[in-house]
Amino acid sequence: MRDLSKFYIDGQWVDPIGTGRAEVINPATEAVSGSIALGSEADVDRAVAAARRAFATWGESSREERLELLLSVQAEYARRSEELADAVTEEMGAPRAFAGQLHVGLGSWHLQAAIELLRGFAFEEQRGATLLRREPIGVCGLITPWNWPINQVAVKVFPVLATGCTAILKPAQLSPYSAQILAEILDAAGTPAGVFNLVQGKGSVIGTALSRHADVDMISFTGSEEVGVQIQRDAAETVKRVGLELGGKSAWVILDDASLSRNVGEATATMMSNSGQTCSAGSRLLVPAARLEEALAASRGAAEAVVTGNPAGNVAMGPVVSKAQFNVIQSYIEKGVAEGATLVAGGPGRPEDLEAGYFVRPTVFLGTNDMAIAREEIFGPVQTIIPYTDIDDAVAIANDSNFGLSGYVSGEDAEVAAGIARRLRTGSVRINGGFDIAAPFGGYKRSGNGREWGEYGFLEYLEIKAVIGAPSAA
Ligand code: TAP
Repeated sequence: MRDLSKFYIDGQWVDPIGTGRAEVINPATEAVSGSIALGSEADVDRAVAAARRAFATWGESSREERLELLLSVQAEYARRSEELADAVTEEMGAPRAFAGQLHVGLGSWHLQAAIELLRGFAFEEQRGATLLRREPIGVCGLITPWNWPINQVAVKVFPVLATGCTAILKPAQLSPYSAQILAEILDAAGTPAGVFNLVQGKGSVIGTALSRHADVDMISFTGSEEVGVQIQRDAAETVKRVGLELGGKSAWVILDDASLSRNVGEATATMMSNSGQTCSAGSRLLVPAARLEEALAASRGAAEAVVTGNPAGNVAMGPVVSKAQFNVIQSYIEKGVAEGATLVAGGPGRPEDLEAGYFVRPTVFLGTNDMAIAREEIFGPVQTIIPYTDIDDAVAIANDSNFGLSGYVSGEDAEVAAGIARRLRTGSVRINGGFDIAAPFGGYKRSGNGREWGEYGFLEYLEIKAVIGAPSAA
């Protein structure tokens, strides 16, 4: 049983001022796995004051000091990586091997990327008569979700440290354990007091207090559209910068020259990983109409091959994060049936062999782009196959969405794939499984604003100052 009863503020583990507690449920067993203290507005005030004090010196720190800290964090992170993976499995149900390889792996890759970038990053640059300075924005409120609990914290905290900002992290109540270990890692690595602070608690209390706080310069948020809109409202009065990474309904376009068994199979299997709880998931699978039957068979085969069960074991898919999330996903599956979509694989209810836990059957529909299952983010292992007639049709369907986070194209002809990628109104497009830890990540339209990861992730936390007429350094 884990008991998280302290917050990390000003370099100390302190007793909360808020008196509430919340239980944490293991989604694979539905049993209580521990509990956390819930903070209050007064806890936020204390953490913001610490971050503000620390910014006075950390904001002036040298590249070398920040590099030294990140390298020290890297050593501690490696030392605690098994515990981090255990925590992720316990709090949000990711299969243990997957949690180690990808959840913990992504955190370490982002850390390595931040270290490499910081070594050569141009914080100052002469442009004609102007000296362009990139200066840390200040005190940042970081509000994160539970779906990739380490990744979402890593893409905010490591750039914050690298750019000389200070932060207060408010992780999701559903995934408090990995955030606690990350705070312990930062503490053990020698992070100066107040540079990083952790306050656990309810989004409606801690998140709201951070968003409205006059002494917070920026909020970086990842999560639902609804909360993103609320944060912008709350932040408006203090004119702070708000970075939003919201949802998606990304299209995965399979070209007509593709091997359907391989590419459709991969698209469906990828959709089911992390129980479909990935903002950039390819939840709309666009296949050539002329090869529909072949595509349906390939997708069905891949969905039925997904071994679902106890995440401690050798499975491809664990439960979804919570009972509320389970119910939302079930209602979408029922809605899909009611809307007239054809079930290709899976369907309502829990897999037959599982008696407890928030397990969902890997589900694939054949549907149309106007159905709710094709328009709204389900955030579960549910994919909708939509046939297209030609490339223009595929691009039109892919772009017919309120979201614009990611896109995928699979096929033999790289030129055709790149041509489609150029036409998609999304923040990124992955061709044939391409992946780059340094590529910017973020969305068009209602998928948010700003970009995380790599160089663009640093720029989120930097102000630009023009010093005109200064003597050139060169
Ligand atoms: P959200 O409610 O958006 O939660 C994300 C974070 O925001 C959590 O830390 C949450 O705290 C906090 N929060 C909640 N209300 C807030 C407020 N008024 N002001 C500031 N912060 C606030 O996500 P959810 O409820 O966990 O999931 C709901 C849906 O959001 C999902 O079904 C999915 O569609 C979408 N979602 C998207 C993403 C990504 S990566 N795009 C990630 C997660 C969820 P609490 O812990 O108290 O809730």
